[in-house]
Amino acid sequence: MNDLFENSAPLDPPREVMAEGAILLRGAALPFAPDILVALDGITARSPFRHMVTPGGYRMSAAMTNCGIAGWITDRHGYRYDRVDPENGFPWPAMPTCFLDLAVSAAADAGYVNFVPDACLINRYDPGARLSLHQDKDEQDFVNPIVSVSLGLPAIFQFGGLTRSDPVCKFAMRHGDVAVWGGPSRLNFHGVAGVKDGHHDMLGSKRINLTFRRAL
Ligand code: MD3
Ligand code: FE
Repeated sequence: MNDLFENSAPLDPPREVMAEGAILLRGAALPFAPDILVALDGITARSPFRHMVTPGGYRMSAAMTNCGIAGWITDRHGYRYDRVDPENGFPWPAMPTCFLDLAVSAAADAGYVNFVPDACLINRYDPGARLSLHQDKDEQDFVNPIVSVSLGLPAIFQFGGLTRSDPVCKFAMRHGDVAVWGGPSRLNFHGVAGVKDGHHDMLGSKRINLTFRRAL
């Protein structure tokens, strides 16, 4: 058996099936990363990262902003999508072409050929930030998948079932990894464990996650 074979599949397969309808494309965002980081600076110059507050009054540890037609927000009144950034009263920055191209091609790769996102939530995790177990259910329908892009520091993704008490699987998400969640797993509970301190060559000591959705 040659070295080339032993070093590739199945030890570090480029594509992992996490659950029915949920596919992990290792490294799929790597060619897009430099363009994404430049575009991200343009977005945050207009709609800076901020720590939103949940309806229960908790400040989220991940800092967030959005691009696209619709942006996900939370405040004391609830979770929802809005076309306007509540911090400045203007529409969210447009979705950059490199964001859209990556999301559309990853979804198609995973078998979702008609996916065109109208919303991109951008999460910034500084060391210690986390996202507790939840479902994504603020979208108009659950027919479309969700595409998630991980950049910078690694994180442990917790992927559960349709009820909060279902057991969770853990997946290490690293810089450049793209996950597509759809079909039977679209409403599964999921979360992100506390991001460990570290240094990434392109992003420094933070993790950025782009979550693409069809919201409206
Ligand atoms: C599993 N963000 O913002 S999406 C979120 O790393 C969120 O910041 C994650 O969860 C993060 O809501 C990345 C991960 C995800 C999204 C949708 C799912 C996992 C999912 C739907 C079903 C199952
Ligand atoms: Fe989520």
